[in-house]
Amino acid sequence: TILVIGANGQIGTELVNALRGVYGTERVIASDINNPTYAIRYSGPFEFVNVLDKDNLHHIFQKYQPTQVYQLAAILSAVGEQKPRMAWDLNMTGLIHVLDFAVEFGVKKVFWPSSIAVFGPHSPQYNTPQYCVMDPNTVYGFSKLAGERWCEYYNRKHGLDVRSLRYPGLIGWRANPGGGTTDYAVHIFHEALKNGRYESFLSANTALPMMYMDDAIRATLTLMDAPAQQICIRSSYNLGGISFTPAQLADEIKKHLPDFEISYAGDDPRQAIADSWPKSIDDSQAQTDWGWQLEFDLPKMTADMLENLKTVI
Ligand code: VAH
Repeated sequence: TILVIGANGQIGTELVNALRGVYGTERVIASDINNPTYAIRYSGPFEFVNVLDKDNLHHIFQKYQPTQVYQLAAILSAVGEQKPRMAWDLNMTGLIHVLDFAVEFGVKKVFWPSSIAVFGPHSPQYNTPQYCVMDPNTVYGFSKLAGERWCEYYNRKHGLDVRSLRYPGLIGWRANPGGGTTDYAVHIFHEALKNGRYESFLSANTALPMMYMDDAIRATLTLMDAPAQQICIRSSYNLGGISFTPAQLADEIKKHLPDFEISYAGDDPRQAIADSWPKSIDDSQAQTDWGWQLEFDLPKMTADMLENLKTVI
């Protein structure tokens, strides 16, 4: 069986969907601390899991003896700045509990998401390399940096086959983002279709690395399916995606919705978070080690997102 922890989230919902397509519904156990979302509830087995409750977590590992575990439960960058201690505790202790039980129960492979948020103001801003100065100044960012260290440590000390990706901002239509700084790039599509306008909380020229969810899910499955000897990075792989600003995204949307209008709010706390992150990422190591190739550029993503989103809102 495959256990997905944090199944209700933006990535979790899509990963459960994708993994069930590959392994069959009954073999993929969705789990979360909250009630299953509609997308999750009606698609297969679900368990309540609190990664901070060792007894509960141990019981789930005991019951399902998972061969793969995806530990996605986390608090993201914007919410993390409002609840720093909770974000550190969940993101750090939750990961360590999962790593410990993965070793104890002989789990074959573990996946854990990192983020481009592990880079900070002194990291190179363009084509940020796999290795460089990393001074993240958000709790979320340094919890992900520390988490990468833990993953590499468990691989080296216990031989655990744990794999990770530094996701850019993710854009998808099946599930909403949960409290991040890149959430604007999803909200803009919903607002464009519903109201024909959107007020961006990031300034017009704020370039960030982004990725369409279909690419992010394919990258995750490709990474997890690659032979272990091809995986040279046991902290977390850079994943680049596409870099664009809110203004560039708005212009692309206007090609489909000519009357769409964007405005800019200004003085939002998420602006400082976005300004601390790189504008583009070098993911050549992922390309070399396990054959990563991006499929969705900005035009292709925008067309696919609008086409699918209008069928569900
Ligand atoms: C966030 N969506 O905004 C997440 C992601 C790179 C951004 O880590 O916090």
